[in-house]
Amino acid sequence: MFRNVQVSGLPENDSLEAADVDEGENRRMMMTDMMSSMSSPVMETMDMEKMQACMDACMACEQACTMCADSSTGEDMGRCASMCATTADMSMAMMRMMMRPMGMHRESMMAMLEACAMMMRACGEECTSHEGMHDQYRMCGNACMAAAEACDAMRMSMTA
Ligand SMILES: [Cu+2]
Repeated sequence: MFRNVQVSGLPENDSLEAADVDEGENRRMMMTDMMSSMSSPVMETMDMEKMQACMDACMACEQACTMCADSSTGEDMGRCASMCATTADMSMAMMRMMMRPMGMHRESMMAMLEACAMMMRACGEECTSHEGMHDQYRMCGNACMAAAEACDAMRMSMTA
């Protein structure tokens, strides 16, 4: 069932049609245009490309973790489900923080990016350890690791 669900931005997703890619590209351009049109002194110091990539990765991670947590109801899977639920919540909060540059607080933004990457890695490792059980755990683990890297890249770009 998970296999047929398309998660935007998931790595190694070979089921994306060309039309879906175009749509994703349009959405990305709209977001970037909108953000660039907003005048905030903070925005000028931000790496917009990395921020957009981080938002996409957080969104994909949030979707994958929500679905993964929902289906991890079997015995012994409580820890995985709980970690996925927390990672989904953190990913969503992270993405929404990046959509509010006008009130961006640099220090908390960087602390949050670091905390997110830490949680995403822990969750990714937990999910990946169950990859033999079902494809969903591999896919969720990949989304978590990709988002952790995007959060790291975003945070590094802010230290400059
Ligand atoms: Cu998971």
